[in-house]
Amino acid sequence: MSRAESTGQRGRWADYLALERNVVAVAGAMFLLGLGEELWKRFIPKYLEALGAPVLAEAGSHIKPDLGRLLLRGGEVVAAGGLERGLFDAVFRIGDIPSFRLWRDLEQAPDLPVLSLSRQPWRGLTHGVHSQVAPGSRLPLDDLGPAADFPAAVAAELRGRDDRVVALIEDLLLRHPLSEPAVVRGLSQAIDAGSFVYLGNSLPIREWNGFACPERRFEIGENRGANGIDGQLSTFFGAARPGPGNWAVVGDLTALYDLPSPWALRHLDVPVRIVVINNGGGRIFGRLFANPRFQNLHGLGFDGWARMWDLPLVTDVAGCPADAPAVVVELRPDAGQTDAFWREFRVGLAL
Ligand SMILES: Cc1ncc(C[n+]2csc(CCOP(=O)(O)OP(=O)(O)O)c2C)c(N)n1
Repeated sequence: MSRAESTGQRGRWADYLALERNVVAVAGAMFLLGLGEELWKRFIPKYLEALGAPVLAEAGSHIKPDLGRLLLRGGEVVAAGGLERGLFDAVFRIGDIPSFRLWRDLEQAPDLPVLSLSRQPWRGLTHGVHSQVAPGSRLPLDDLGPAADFPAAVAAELRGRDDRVVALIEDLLLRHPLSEPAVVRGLSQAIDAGSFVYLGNSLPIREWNGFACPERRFEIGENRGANGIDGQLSTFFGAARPGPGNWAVVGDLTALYDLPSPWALRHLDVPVRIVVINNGGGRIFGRLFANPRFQNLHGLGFDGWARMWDLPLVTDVAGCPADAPAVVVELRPDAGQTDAFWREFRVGLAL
C-alpha cells in the first residue's frame, strides 16, 4: 500500500481502537513462510500484549505458545459465548484465511464492528473493515500503542469463563481417555515439537484447536476442505518439508477420498506419517443432521490400502518404525466415549 494510504489506515485504526474499549483480538491462521511473515510472528504477540485484550488464536497462527495469559485456552466456545452475551464492542482479527467457525458466528452479530488485517485480499468474513497488508511489509500497528484499555471486569468475566471451560475439558479428557478429543490430545503430545502437522478437514481441525496442548509448538497447516475433502493427502505430500517431522492428521473419509495418492510417494524424498482418525464415517455430519445417512457410515479399515502401497500400518504413534519413509497410523477412537465426551461438554458449557 502507498504511504498515504497506510497513514490513513493507521489513523482509522487508531480512532477505532480508541473508541472501542472491549476489543477481542483474534489471531487467525497465518502461514509463516517468508521474511515478512517471520516479522509478523515476532511482532504480533508483543502488539497483542500492548493491546491487553483477550486473544483467540488458531493453531495455524503459530503464536499460541507466545500468548501466555492473553490466550483464551478454552478456545472458540469461550469467544462465541462472549459474542452471544454481547461482551465485545469490537473484534480485531489478524491473519490469513480463517479456519474457525466463529467467523460464521459473526453473521449473528451484523452490527458488531470487525477489523480485519491480513496479507490476503480475501476477508473470509461476513462483514467488517478488511485491510490487506503486502507480504513482507511491516504490520502498520506500531503507532497504535496500548490503545484499548480493556475493561477489567469484562477481562475477569472472560478469564473466569475460560478457566472453567479449560477445567471442564481437562476433566472430560481424563474421564474419557479413548474418546476422539483425547486421541487428538495424545497426538499433540506424541508428535515431536517442531514438526509440520497438516490437519484435514473440519473435525480434526476443530479437535486439534480445542484439545491439542497449546504450549507445544508445531508448524500447522489447516485445510477445512471447503472446496472438497478430496486430494488432501496429495496436498499434504506436496506441502511436506525436507527431512523428518511431517504428519498428516485426517479423517477416514478424507483418506478414502484420496486412496491413489501414495503413488506420489515414490517420486518424493520426504518421510511422512499419515494419521487416519478412523471413526467409521464423516462424523462432522452427526452434529449437523439427525439422519445418519449423511455420515456415510462404514466399517472399513486401512490395512489393505497400506499393504497395497507397501506402507507399514501401526495403531499408535509410538509404534512408528523410525526408519520407514512413510507410515500409516490408524487410530480408532472409542465411539461411546466420544459421544459421552461431546454430550457432557455441551452440558458442562451450558452450566
Ligand atoms: C469432494 C467433497 N465431497 C464431500 C464433501 C462434504 N464433506 C465435508 S466433511 C465430510 C466428511 C469428512 O469425514 P472424515 O474425513 O471421516 O472426518 P470426520 O468428520 O469423521 O472427522 C464430507 C463428506 C466435501 N467437502 N468435498
